[in-house]
Amino acid sequence: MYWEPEKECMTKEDLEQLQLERLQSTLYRVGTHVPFYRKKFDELQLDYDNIKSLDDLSRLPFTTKQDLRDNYPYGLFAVPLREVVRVHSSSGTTGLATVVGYTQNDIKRWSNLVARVLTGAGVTKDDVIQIAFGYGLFTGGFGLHYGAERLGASVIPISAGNTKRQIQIMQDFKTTALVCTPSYALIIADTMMDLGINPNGLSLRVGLFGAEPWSDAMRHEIHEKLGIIATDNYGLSEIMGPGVAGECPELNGLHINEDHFLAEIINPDTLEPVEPGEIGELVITTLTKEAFPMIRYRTRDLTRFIPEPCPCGRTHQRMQRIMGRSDDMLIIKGVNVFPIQIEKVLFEIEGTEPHYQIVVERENHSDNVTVLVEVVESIFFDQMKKQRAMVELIKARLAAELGIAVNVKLVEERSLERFEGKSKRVIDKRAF
Ligand code: DLL
Repeated sequence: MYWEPEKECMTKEDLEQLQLERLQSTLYRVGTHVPFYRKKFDELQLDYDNIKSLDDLSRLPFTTKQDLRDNYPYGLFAVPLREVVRVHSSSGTTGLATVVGYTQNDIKRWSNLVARVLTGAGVTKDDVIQIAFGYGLFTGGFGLHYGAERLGASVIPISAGNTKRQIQIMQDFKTTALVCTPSYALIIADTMMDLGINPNGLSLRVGLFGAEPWSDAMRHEIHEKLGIIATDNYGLSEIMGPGVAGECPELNGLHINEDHFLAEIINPDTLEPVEPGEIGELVITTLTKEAFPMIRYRTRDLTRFIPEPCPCGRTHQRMQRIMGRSDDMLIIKGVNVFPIQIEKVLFEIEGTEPHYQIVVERENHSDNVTVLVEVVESIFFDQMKKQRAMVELIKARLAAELGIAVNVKLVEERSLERFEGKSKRVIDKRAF
């Protein structure tokens, strides 16, 4: 099931031709309308009229989050504000927020691409979609909302939070598709269990989850607890919001909407492209954005391209699910560790709840990591002996997965903070 088969299944040749034409017009747009890019091109003595092949992409400058901050709020817009019909902003958890804008055409294309992602996940106009992403400056709520309407589905714009009400609405309105962060899906599942509601009695059949990294083990847990197909979709506000990439029914990698986004994977240290199939940082150039075009935006998200063609028939490049952000990577005793590696292990151990937190402290010039793990009541209140055995088991499994030892502390069920939007797994107490 495709939304636009003529685009999603294009031959590589046609796609590359389209991408080149769109790249050229994007370069013209930013070169003439965005002083920041004009200056960068001048510094590099780059005549964008001479970009004649996609291979020339590597000659173009990168754009970073810092560049967006330096031009806060509207400095990188390529159209006058009067043509902007919407403004969103990223959460700004690490410093000043960044601001992005959309023209009328941008909103149309955005809705269309989100409709494409929804279709890839198996959602149709017959679905009743409950959007439990926050509506507001965050792109998740409005992005999915417009896409779902474009698809023709029935949209319930409930927004995030008030979990009991989410469940009530889900029951009463016969929701078939749930849209939220994967961590919030688990909170909904746990609350259902508390209320004694059997998810099998609901109409829910599919979930579209994104906006934060999540492991396959977590996907499995959501599937088990809610009895639904759990699909992954990816995007970021700087590039558009949701709708950049999404899974197809194969559930094996996310197709990047390559007719609108040119993706590269680079080594974040050398800034050179990695070998095909190797892990690195995803870099995206927008090809059709009017208000806020981005040239080689460094996402900080780590993934790899999946070189093999996808059995679903879509020709757009697949990327593996995001492992995490390079900013979230912990370096413990010289070893690189991602929170989702820890998550994967915890999900496999019986008696642990799917809620955890990673606390990093610096002691004697070395990072000290403690994983706080919620455990079911029966273990928490059990004899010390059983608790100790549990700690040892988790430590051993984590050591086997990560290759280094970390501390483990069991905490009472429901004692860790819950998040209705993006979850915060790492508490970094290191002083930099
Ligand atoms: O999270 C856009 C979005 C909304 C995507 C709803 C999907 C669904 P930002 O708030 O700007 O935008 O955060 C973007 O979130 O760079 C990734 O680090 C992370 N992220 C987004 N989707 C995924 C995903 C939205 N499927 C940042 N898997 C990105 C892993 C994701 N990480």
